[in-house]
Amino acid sequence: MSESKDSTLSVGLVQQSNTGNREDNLRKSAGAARRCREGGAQLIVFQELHTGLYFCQTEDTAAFELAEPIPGPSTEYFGELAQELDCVLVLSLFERRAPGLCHNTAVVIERDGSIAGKYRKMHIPDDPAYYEKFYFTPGDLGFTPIQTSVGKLGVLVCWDQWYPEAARLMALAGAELLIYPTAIGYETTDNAAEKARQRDAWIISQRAHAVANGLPVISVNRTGFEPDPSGVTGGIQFWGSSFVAGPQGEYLFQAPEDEETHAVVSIDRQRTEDVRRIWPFFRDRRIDAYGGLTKRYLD
Ligand code: PUT
Repeated sequence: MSESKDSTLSVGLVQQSNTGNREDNLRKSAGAARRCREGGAQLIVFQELHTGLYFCQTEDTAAFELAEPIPGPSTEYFGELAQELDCVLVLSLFERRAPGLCHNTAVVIERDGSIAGKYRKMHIPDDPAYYEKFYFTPGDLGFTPIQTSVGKLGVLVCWDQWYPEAARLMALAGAELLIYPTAIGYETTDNAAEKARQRDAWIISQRAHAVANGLPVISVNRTGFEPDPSGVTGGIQFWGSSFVAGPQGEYLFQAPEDEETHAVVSIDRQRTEDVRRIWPFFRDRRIDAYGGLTKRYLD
């Protein structure tokens, strides 16, 4: 997978709370990334839309001002950081592609600061306080892993995490890791049982992708409270809980819900091969009987 024969990959996760001050957010991300690198990280993953607030809580035409071209200011900033750290970075940005055409785009930056590849979020939510369809055109790059010096990365974004099809297609295309930058949390009206149920479902769904595809999953979520600027809802308490799961869904790392944190987690890449030999789910796929998956409904 990598240039080295060592099967270990050290992955850094940066879980942070954001403000509307882009410079502060960038400084905070860079500081945590530097600490991850000091801890040996070869690959560092940031949360969804990590340069700012989660602006999709409301439909506001002014928020399109936050969109940026790729390459653009953020890829330049993080490109320099990647070079300084000699480390691969996974970014999540609000991409301005053309007037009236924006995407929610993950960008992988190579160690030399160049752009290794992009993934444009394919599944776009539109549930209360997550009005992403207003801002983002669904991706047009398919489920294509991005080749880097630390391996072939299956980068997906947030809402994609509920779709086993996306995880499977990435895995079939040779992704060695699944990576989900994410922004998800509780609504203030949720009671304790609802909160626990939703967060558990979010974790279960992604750990299941690890199990079904026999590969590690890295999920990085934001933390902290962000008010709804429209005042319609009580805002979102992002639930953090970033984690890394191994190829049998086993936890390798779990972050707290309500604290900013960074961590370096060691992944044994050889386990993917080992696990797929004893749990050969790819061998037993019945592709002759899966045609219905590409139909909207089955009668
Ligand atoms: N980032 C989108 C999350 C949607 C949660 N309902």
